Formats: sequence, structure tokens, C-alpha cells
Amino acid sequence: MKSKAEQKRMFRVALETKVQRMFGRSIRGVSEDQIYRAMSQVVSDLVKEQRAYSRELMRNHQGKELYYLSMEFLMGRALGNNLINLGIADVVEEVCTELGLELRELQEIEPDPGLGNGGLGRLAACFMDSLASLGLKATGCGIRYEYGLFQQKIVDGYQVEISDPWLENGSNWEIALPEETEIVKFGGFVEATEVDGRLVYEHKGYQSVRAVPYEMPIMGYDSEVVNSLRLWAARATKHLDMSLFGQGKYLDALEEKELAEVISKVLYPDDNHPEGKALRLKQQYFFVSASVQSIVRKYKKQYGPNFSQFPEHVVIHINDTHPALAIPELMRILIDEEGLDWDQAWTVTKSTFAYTNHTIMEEALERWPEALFRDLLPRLWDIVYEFNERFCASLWERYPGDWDKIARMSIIAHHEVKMAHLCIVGSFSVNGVAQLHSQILREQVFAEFAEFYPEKFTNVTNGVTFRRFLLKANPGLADLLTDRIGDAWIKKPEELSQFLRYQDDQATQEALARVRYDNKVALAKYISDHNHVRVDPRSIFDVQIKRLHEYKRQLLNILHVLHLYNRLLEDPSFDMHPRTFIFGAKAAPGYGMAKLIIKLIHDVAERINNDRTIDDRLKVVFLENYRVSLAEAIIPASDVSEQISTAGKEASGTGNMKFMLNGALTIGTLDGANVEIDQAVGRDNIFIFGLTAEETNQYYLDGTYRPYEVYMADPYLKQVLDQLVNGFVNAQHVALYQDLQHGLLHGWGGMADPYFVLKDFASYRHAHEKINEQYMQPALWWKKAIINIGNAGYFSSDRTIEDYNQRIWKLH
Ligand code: 26Q
Repeated sequence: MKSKAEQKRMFRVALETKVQRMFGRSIRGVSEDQIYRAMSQVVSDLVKEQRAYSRELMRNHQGKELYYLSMEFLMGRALGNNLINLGIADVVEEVCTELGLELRELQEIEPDPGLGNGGLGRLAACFMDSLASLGLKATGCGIRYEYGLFQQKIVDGYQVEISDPWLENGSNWEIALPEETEIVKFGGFVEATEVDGRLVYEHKGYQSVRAVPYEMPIMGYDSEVVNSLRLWAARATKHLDMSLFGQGKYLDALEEKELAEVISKVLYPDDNHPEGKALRLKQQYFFVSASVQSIVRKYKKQYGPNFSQFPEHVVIHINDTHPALAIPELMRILIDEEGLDWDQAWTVTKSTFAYTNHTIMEEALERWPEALFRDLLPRLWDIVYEFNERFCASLWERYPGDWDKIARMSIIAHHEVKMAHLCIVGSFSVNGVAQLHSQILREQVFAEFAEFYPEKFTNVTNGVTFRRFLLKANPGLADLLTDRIGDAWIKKPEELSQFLRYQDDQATQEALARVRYDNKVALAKYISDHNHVRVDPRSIFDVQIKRLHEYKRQLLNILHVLHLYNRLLEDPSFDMHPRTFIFGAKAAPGYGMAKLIIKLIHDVAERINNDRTIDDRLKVVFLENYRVSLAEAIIPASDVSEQISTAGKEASGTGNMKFMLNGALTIGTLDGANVEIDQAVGRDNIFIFGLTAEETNQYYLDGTYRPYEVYMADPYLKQVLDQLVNGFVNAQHVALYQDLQHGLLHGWGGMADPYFVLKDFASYRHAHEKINEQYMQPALWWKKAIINIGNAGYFSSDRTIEDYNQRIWKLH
């Protein structure tokens, strides 16, 4: 181990040399952007050295390897994370100071790659961190989107989407591997011929696309294993044929190239809502086919062509149904290319795949039209069809004559392929992402499958990486923890429970309050720079940051804010600690109601923030372009975490865990992982309100919910709902919120207020009253914050990965 002074000297020399070699100038003569580029190159060199060493170690590794297939990996910026994982963050910080630079500012230059929408994509990224940190061999497989999730601008209170060309200036964190290109085939037809008494299938008349892998090395914290995130880019198979130019066909050739490359062009911006477009299906097959082909190729190279051992060396995890085509794709490769018969191929396949479901909502389950599927993937269609025939036959044996049940469980029905059914039948394991979610899957959504395959169903509660969301995002708190309980918590999350000993210690409570205050000052500065609103760091920072969705109920939050404003205006004795409500959320571009709610938040903010009569006691801020790096800035500065989804709708939530870990107190419904957070901290240390999942489910079944009656019976609620349409919220545009209000009170053909915003309003209001009372008692509040931090260990993705490994993957 080199001394710190030596490490500093070496890093400084490496950086200065890199600057000279890249730009032909000395470090004094280059811009901050150029220094970032040089520094990221130096750090990426170190990571690659480590990776080479790790691969040497692993060369003869015979154990099982995990492939984690996901359409999304929402990785966040790499520089700071890699510095931490290399163990040189403070060395580099000091070198920067010597050079008159701010490491924090350099980090801000890195584009934040948005290769995911929200929870599902971020979970995949946390898993990559924990797998490497725990020393487990794993490869993430996904798509190298040229454009990530759109960047959000707010114009006059409305969301405007701007493209996100995150690769524009190249990336230092990836390694191109064109020699490992795979070919993916679309369209055409299948011809079956008999050869030596067996049917051989040939795919003809197809179009092929090249899949070129780019690997991003994934370092763990304090671990020798460096894993890879393998992202596939689509390229045309043929180069532009200049001879076509003379024939006037140059444009046709160009068009063909564009058609191939469009596959990996852009991430679909839908979250919890399947968009049934042909291009989306192409994306799915593209990355799944390339991944499975390369997995099989690597297996054969290492173990030869005997596939009976395949499941002992390979486990493929599919992150929701988006990569479900991997199942028939493996069947295809084993049968058509490796010569196995159906039963042999099926024996291998059904022991290879594990599937995680991330959504409860019926309407969010993926289905593909038969015609689209068959035209685009004719050979896979045949396989899925056969697969379904055999599955239905087995159902018939178990439930003879029960046609209705068989029709409900069938993979293909009403000319659609149900991807979740394909996953359940084709995997050896099916899991939900929080206890309540898994229970709902077992008892409601997939009840019939759980009866048929009881042994497959399990739960693995989600988790988040403490390295990014505490150590990196909140260095002040990390230092405080390490000062009190040592630094073992970074690798052993359960060690955080040692911090519980300090819950009544006044010095620790005050130190925690100071850390929070400093973080709030920093966030207040950000808000003042970006929103031109002055917020008081002594006010309660009450935060809701997540995708905008009706079920997540940002509407409930903003209606309550409006209510508080009414109280301040009307009741001079209203005793409220100053509050700052902070929102961050992107709406899917096609989701009109979600976009309207963003506008409503802005209209309410505009009205409140400009009202001098309330003495700055209430502020509302919408932070534009919510993304991973912004989450890292907001969460450590948050006092209150809003986790207020309609009970039974949020599969787990993971933001809830990040807030808890940083000592914010949760106001939430008994939904998703909130249920387990409640159990971990105890009811005194969380603000629970609202209907339970059982109650909402009962209303859905019996249809007795009457929001209009709730509205008429609660004058506070009536007031805010009336203000939506009477010009109070937006005097210029009175009609804007009429539809919204109508939907809540009467519905649009369907159920009125299906997310129970009105029904939960009163109990939400009361929960907020409790927050107000308790925040004004610092000894009580900070004790609760410490209890939250001390009980967060369970919600580490290290624990989640250990659970997956024990129950499902069984890696060594
Ligand atoms: C599907 C087809 C076509 C286009 C888009 C999609 C699509 C894309 C993203 C469907 C769903 C998603 C994302 C789902 C998601 O993020 N779910 C969240 O997963 C988290 C991790 O398990 C949970 O914590 C959240 O509760 C859940 O909402």
C-alpha cells in the first residue's frame, strides 16, 4: 500500500501527462471541460487495469455466472463512483485542491446517462454495484441507446422534452468490442425440411442487423471483482454501397442503414405503461438475441457443446418481461443451431431463467399482437406457439374440462402474446419486489399460476446501494456515522444498527441536524440558481421525487399544499413551521394527465411563492429535469419523504429507502416497501395514513366508492377542488383543470377518482399535522431520524443480492 503523499504525487503526474497527451498543452492552459475529460481517462485507465487483473483471476473460474438482462440501466455518473470504489476519492480531491480545482464541479461536467426511466432501471444499476462489491461474477446486458431519457425543460409551467444525446462527446467509460459482434435476424419466413427423419428449420428471406457490444467495467467497493455492463449498439450489416450511387439507389442504401441503426437510437420514455410499437419489440429481440447468442458462444468455448451442464454454469435473469424473448431465443439456438431436440432444449431452458415482476397494474402487463410478432419474428412465433400448445396440454391434464381457466392462463389468447405468462412458464423462479407486492402477485394477479407452480413463486425485497446514495451523496452523514460506529457499514449494511445506540445522544442528534442543515443550504443555493426562488433552509424540506404517475399521487400532495395555503390565508392563528415543498418528476410525453399535473404544480407554486402576505411560510418548488445526479443532491437535504401511492399500486418503491437511509422521515401509505419500512422503524417513527391495499381492493371489487360524497362532506377538500376551476389557481386559463376535477368527482365513463385522492385527503392532512408538531420538537425529531438510519441496513441492495443468490441464482 503506497502512502497517501505518494498516491497524490502519482495521480497528479498521471493527470498532467494525460492533459499534455490529449491536448498538447500544460494543465494550466486547458479548460475545466478538458480537465474533466483527461481525469476521466486517467480514472478509466485505472479501472481497466483493475479489470484486466480481475479477468486474470477469473480466467479459470468454473462457477456459475449471472447474466442480468434489462432494457434499462440507469447508472448515474461514473467518475465519483469509480473514485470511491478505487479508494482514491480523497487523494483526488486533494490533488484538485492543489491545482485550484473543485472536484465536485468537475464531476458535474460528466453527462448523467439516462439509460432508464425510473425505479426498474435504477434497481438494475444498484444491483450491478452490489454484485461487484460482493465479488459475484455477473454481466449486465442491455442496449446502448444513443439517446437516453429526454431532458425536461419547463416552459410556462409545461413540460417540454428535449433529446438527450449523452454520447455526443464520446464516453471514456466504455470499451468497444466490434470483434464480438453478433448478427440478429428479423422478418422473413421459416422453411421446414426433413433431414434423416427429423425436421430441420431454416429461416430465410430475413433482414439482418449487426449488434456491436460496448462494455462498461463495473468496479465494486473494496472488491477484486470487476464485472461488465455489456450494451449492444445496432449497426447495418452492409457498409454503404457506393456502386448504388450510379444506379440512383444511394438513398435506398442510406435508408436501409438508418433503418438498422434506429433500433438502438432511443429509450422509450414510458414508465409502468407498455407502448406496443413495432420498434419496441425490435429493440427487445435485438438485445436479447445478441445477448443469448454471446452467452451460448462463451459457454461452448469454455465447456464444449454439451448443454446438459448449461444451467450449472449460467443463470439468466430477466428484469420484468421486457427481455422475455430470451426464453424462446435460447430454445431456438439450442434446437436450430445446436441440434438438440425439443425436450432436451426445454430441460435446459426451464432451469436457466429467473423472472422478476415489477408491476401490479393489470393494464401495465406487456402483450404483443400475434400478427406483429409473427411477421417480425417468424421462427420465435413457431416456438412460442408450440410452447403454448404443450403448456395448455399440461393444464388440461391438471384441470380437465376447465376451458375458461386454460384460456385465462394461456400464453397466446385473443391473438395476443402475454409476455408475463411466457416468463412464468419459462422460468424456474418468479419473484415480486416487496412482501406486499409478492403477496398480491400470488393471491391476485398470478393466483392461478401460483396454484399450478407453487414452488416457483418467491419474494425478494428491493434495496439500494449505500455507496452511491450515502457515502457519495451525503459525505457529511457518512463521516458522522463512521465517527460514531466505524466504517464497517459501507460493506456490512447491518452494522448501521450500531447507530441506534445514539438515538438519545444530544451531541449526535445535533451533529445530524447540522449535517442536514448544511445539505439544505447547498440545495437552497441550487434552487435559487435554477428556480430563482429563495427558500429558507430552516423550513421543513418536504420532498416528492419520482416519475409522474396518477397512482403515485403527486396530485394529492399539491392539493394538500393548496389547502395549507388556504389555512395560512384564512386562519391567523394557524400554527405552522415554515415549509418548502419540493417536486421533481418527468411525465411520459404521451401521458396528458401527468403533464397537466406538472402544470398544476407550477400554477400553485406561482400563486404561493409570489404571495407576500404569508411571510415566506410556504414555498413550492418544482426542480426541472429530475435524474440520478439530482436525486443525489436532493435526498441528503430532505426532512420529509413523500411515498403516497394508492395502496396496492406501487410494487416496491426504492426512493423511499434512499430517503430513510439519509435520515428523512417518511409520510406514506401502507404500499410497496413502505410496509417493510414501517415494520423496521416502528409506527412511532413513520407517518402512515390512508386506505390499505385490502380496502382499496374491496372498493374496486364492490364499486361503492363515491368521491362526490367525500367532496361534499369535507369543506377543506371542497375548497381546494373548487379552486381548481374557479380561477383561484389559474386566473388566465379557467378551463384548464375542469377535466381533471370532473374525473375526480364523476369519472369519465370509468370509475371516478380511481386512485382515491379524495378519500385519502383527510387522513393525509392529519399525518401532515403530526409532522408539523413533531418537527418543532428537535430532540424527538432527530431521535426518529437516527432510528430510521439505524434500521436502514435491510434496505441495502447488498442484502437484496444476497437474498437473490441464496434463493434463486446460487452463484458461488
Ligand atoms: C414496456 C413496454 C413498452 C414501453 C415501455 C415499457 C416499460 C418501461 C419501463 C414498462 C415499465 C417500465 C418501468 C417500470 C418500473 O420502473 N417499475 C418500478 O420498479 C421498481 C423496482 O422494482 C419498483 O420499486 C417500483 O415500485 C416500480 O414501479
